[in-house]
This record gives sequence, structure tokens and C-alpha cells, in this order.
Amino acid sequence: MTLKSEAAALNGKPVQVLKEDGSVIDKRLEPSLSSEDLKKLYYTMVLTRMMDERFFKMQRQGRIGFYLSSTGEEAAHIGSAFSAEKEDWLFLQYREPGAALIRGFSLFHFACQILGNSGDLTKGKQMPCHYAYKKGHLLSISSPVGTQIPQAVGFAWGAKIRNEKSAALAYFGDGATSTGDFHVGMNFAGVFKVPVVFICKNNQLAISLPVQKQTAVSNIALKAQAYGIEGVRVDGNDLLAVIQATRQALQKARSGEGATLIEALTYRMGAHSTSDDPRLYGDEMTLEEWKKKDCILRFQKYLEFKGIWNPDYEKEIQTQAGEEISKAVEEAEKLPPPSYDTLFEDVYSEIPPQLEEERKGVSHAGL
Ligand SMILES: Cc1ncc(C[n+]2csc(CCOP(=O)(O)OP(=O)(O)O)c2C)c(N)n1
Repeated sequence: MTLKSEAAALNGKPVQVLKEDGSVIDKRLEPSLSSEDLKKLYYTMVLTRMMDERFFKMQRQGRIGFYLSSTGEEAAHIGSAFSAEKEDWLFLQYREPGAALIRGFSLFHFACQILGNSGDLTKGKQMPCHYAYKKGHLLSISSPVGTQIPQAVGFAWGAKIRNEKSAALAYFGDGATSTGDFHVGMNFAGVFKVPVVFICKNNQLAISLPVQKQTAVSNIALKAQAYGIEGVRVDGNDLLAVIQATRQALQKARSGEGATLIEALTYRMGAHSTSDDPRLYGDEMTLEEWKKKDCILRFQKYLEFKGIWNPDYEKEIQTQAGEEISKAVEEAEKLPPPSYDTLFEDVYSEIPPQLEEERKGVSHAGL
């Protein structure tokens, strides 16, 4: 059985597979997942949440400069990334650390990236949380909002032309749907029927701006209709609904039937970044309401029904995740910054003369 997209988009009610008590609403929509898969998903969600806490504290301690958390949004990015195949490429925004972990990006490399040290695969050239991992098919993240949307569409168009089976997953927030890049990407994807899945994590805020103040449409999935593509609105705090919708959209993309826009309705339960203070604009009542709908809590209840979760299991997972983070951070903090000559690497295939001059200057200065 498939999720009924249009009806869900029109009446605005997000599709759910799990009720808030963790029970399954309709067995026919429950994605098939082994108990190993379920445990991996749960572990990654808990680990991602704990990473947020740890890195946020580290920023306050002055050990890192900046961090972007995804607290409350784990199901939306982890569930969708989990549904992708190895050959697919992910065009992440910056708020999807769990998706990166799912694609095999190690916690050690994650910590090195945030520190911008010599262990960082991007050699300190990127902002913290703007990771890239070629082996896991994670394109380097671009800071300007929405940039990754046409990038993903271009990649998917290429895959279609080359008759490859890979699809692209483009991640972005509700704010990004007000950019020109969203329009360009959606329009192109609709016209050329490219194998792309747009995953809009509608966390209802673009830094301090509520979604109602930056778009007049009642729900984002509806925007798909203007481009002749399918729009699905799912409960973004329902891991199983996210997985089901993404699997369905990817299958459609691979069979040549084109793009889908998945709107995963969720809520940003923390600050936009370590440079933000949501107490200045946030709404305590709304936050408290959304805490009750927490995606980890709901999935935990489902796992309890399945006989996987119990308080001891929880403790074990938390200890394991805590130790994994500590080890990664400890190892990463031992490393020095990248050497100065890395400044001249990885940007040009042939270094232009003026940069060559500068490089000589750096090596003469003994840096
Ligand atoms: C083109 C552009 N304008 C403004 C910014 C500053 N900025 C960074 S994140 C952000 C909010 C984006 O909101 P949304 O797309 O909803 O994603 P979220 O951060 O909520 O996940 C803004 C305005 C930017 N990076 N790029």
C-alpha cells in the first residue's frame, strides 16, 4: 500500500504510520525493517541527540567555534538517509549529522571537521557542520540557503542522461522553499522528470522567522503541485512514515517517474545554532507541546511494543553512545591544525600564478 500523497497535501494532515503512543496505525504502511535495522536507527538517533548536547557544551567551553544542532529533527533526516541506496547521493543542508553517520561518516571525522584540524577531510576550509564525505556520497555542504537544491537536480539529471540507477536526495528547511534556488530546482525536476527526492524538513523556523511569516501557503507539500510533481506531507517525527515516504519516492525516481517533494513536519527543539538565543523569540508553550511529540520517544515506544526497548537497553545505548563521542573527541583534539600549504590544495586543479607566488611566500616564511 502506498501513502496517499495528494489528499494528505491538500488537507494538510501529515501522514502517520505510528501513533504518538508508538502503536502502528495501519499495518500495511509499516515499512519492513529487521531488528538489526531498528536497533541501528535507534542508536543513530540517540547518538545524534547526544552529540548535539556534547558539541553545544564544547562550544560554550570555547573548545569549538560553532555548532548546529538537529534536536527534535532526527527522524526526518535519519529515516530518509537510511532509505537511500549506496549508489544514491545526498545533498545535505547543515542540520543532518545523523544522515552523515548513516552514510558511514565517522564520529572522529565529524569531530575533526568541527575543529577544522588536520584530521578534517575538508582541511579546515569549511564552516563547522559543513561536512563532506565522498565515499558515503555526501556532497560538500554549501552555506547559502537552498544552494543544494539545484545541485541535486543537476546531479540527478546527469544520472538520468547516463542511464544510471542513482537518485539524489536534496535536504533543506522550510525557509529554503522561499528561495530562487527552490523554484529553479523544482521547476527543472518537474520538466525533465529527474530522479530526485526533495526532503523539506519543515521545522517551522528559519532562524527566528516562523514559517507562517515567510510563505503564504498553508503547507509546503502543496508547493509541489505548481511544478507538476508529487507532494507528500508526512509527520516528520514519525520515523516509520519518513522511511515509508522516502522508499516510495526513491522507487518512483528510479523507475523514471520523476521527482517527489516530501515535507517532513517537525519542530526545531533547540537553538538555530550556537550563535542564536531562541529565548528572544521562541514560544515556550509550543516547545513544550512538541517535546511531547519527540521522535525518539515515539520510536522508543514502538520498539518497546516490539520487545526491543527496555530501560536497561536504554542505559546500555546511552553509555555506548557517550563513550563513542568521548573517544572521537579525545582523538580529534589531539590533532594539530592543518598545515599552511593545505590552503593551496583542493581548489584549483592547476594553481594560478598569483597563488603560486603566495604559496612560495608561505613556504619561505617557514609556515
Ligand atoms: C542565501 C542566504 N541567506 C541567508 C542566510 C543566513 N541563514 C542561514 S540559515 C538560515 C535559515 C534557514 O532556514 P531553513 O531553510 O528553514 O532551515 P533551518 O535552519 O530551519 O533548518 C538563514 C536565513 C544564508 N546562509 N544564505
